[in-house]
Amino acid sequence: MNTVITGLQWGDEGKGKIVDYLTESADVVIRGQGGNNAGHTVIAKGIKYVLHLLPSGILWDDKVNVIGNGVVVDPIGLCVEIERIEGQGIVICPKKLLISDRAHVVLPFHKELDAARELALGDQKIGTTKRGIGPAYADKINRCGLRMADLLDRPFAEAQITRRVSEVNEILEKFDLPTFTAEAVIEETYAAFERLRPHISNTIPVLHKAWKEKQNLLFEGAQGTLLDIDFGTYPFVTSSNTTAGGSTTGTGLPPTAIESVIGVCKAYTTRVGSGPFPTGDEGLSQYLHDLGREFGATTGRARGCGWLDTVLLRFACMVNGVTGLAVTNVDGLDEYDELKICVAYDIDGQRHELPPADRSFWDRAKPIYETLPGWKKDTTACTEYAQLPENAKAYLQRLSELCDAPIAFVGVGPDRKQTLAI
Ligand code: 2SA
Ligand code: GDP
Ligand code: MG
Repeated sequence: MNTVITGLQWGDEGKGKIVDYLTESADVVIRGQGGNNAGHTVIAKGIKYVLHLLPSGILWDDKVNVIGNGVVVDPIGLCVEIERIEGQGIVICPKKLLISDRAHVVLPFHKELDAARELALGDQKIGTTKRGIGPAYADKINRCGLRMADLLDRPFAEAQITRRVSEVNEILEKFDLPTFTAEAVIEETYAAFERLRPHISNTIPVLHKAWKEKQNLLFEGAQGTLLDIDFGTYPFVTSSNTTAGGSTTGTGLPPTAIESVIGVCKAYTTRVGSGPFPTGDEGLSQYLHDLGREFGATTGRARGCGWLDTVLLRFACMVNGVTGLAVTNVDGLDEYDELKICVAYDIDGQRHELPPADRSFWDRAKPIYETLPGWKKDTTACTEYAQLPENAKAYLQRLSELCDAPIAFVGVGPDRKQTLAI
């Protein structure tokens, strides 16, 4: 089955772990959006791998991994990541990793522009990862970006970089930020590009051939639905379509190639960066941070934590067309006496079962909670769904009812083998 793995919350739902689990039966693992803002953690055979641009299938010897056209690729960041993962004993060769020649390039000044914009926004800042993602996508949409294919044509790329550097320097000077020389940008970019050159190709016919040959395709989503540029808590979002649709526009495979959509969510909610978070709860955040959990995989920032929010999940299941839920981090709630689930928001006395678009509504959204009893048992050693405590099963059942989607997987720990299939 060709499957999309998509995040249903604000990212970090445990997509990397679920992709890794499903990779065993996949032939090709494909990223279609985002960049190295993503941080996907996989723990396999006791070793922890954190992936940013590399699809999680890279950890397997016999899988093809594709970075699709919809991804923005920082060549320097990708080289650092390749070296780090190779240092962990993983082979990365052109047969295993393909990079689309249509993918846009994140250049060094995009990161500086990202920082400048955050500075200008002051207390309204987005809380970006400062990886240059927004400015790189802005250049793409503004039709002044540079693609991998353009880097293959060096005179063209040099002229394009030179033009953009002079425009960008004008902005940076206004903020008293360091400016760039075109020569330095060209030199740094090409030094990294030479390492990547053997991986760059027209990935679209490769993917279509795999599809026609009925190979199993796995689309690895990055970030989550509430960070989607269209469906998220705008403007506190990332700059790509993180939802299932982004898997087709970001890869060149059509919607008809997708056969199932696994929506990944935590048994609670987390958010890193600014923006609304109606069920955010300081007590739960403190509790999970004290356990050493919920720190950003890219920046190390502490993630805010809160109760399960099914207003968001219900919406996320709708816009992604979720066919099965993967609920991770159930073990995070093992010790709690009582668990709250947000079933709707009260906004000015009106009940809302779907999230509002109007940003001023978010400040007034009060969660309406149901309270369920905790299970007060360690779930981390469970190897089958049937072994879960009854109260854990009841909690998951209620989640599934409220989102109108069946549960397909349950996560009871970070390790590859702590995933229970139903
Ligand atoms: P950006 O950098 O422009 O994409 O930031 C815009 C918003 O998107 C959020 N965002 C993320 N949220 C959760 N996880 C992400 N990846 C890392 C991780 C984050 C980290 O896996 O832990 O290490 O801090 C991710 N990437 C982007 C971001 O917080 C902004 O709210
Ligand atoms: P992603 O961005 O969606 O791939 O998620 P991240 O890797 O950024 O964050 C998820 C975190 O939860 C990582 O530290 C994972 O190792 C961890 N994780 C995933 N599933 C589970 C689970 O079921 N239980 C526990 N305890 N940790 C999990
Ligand atoms: Mg993450």
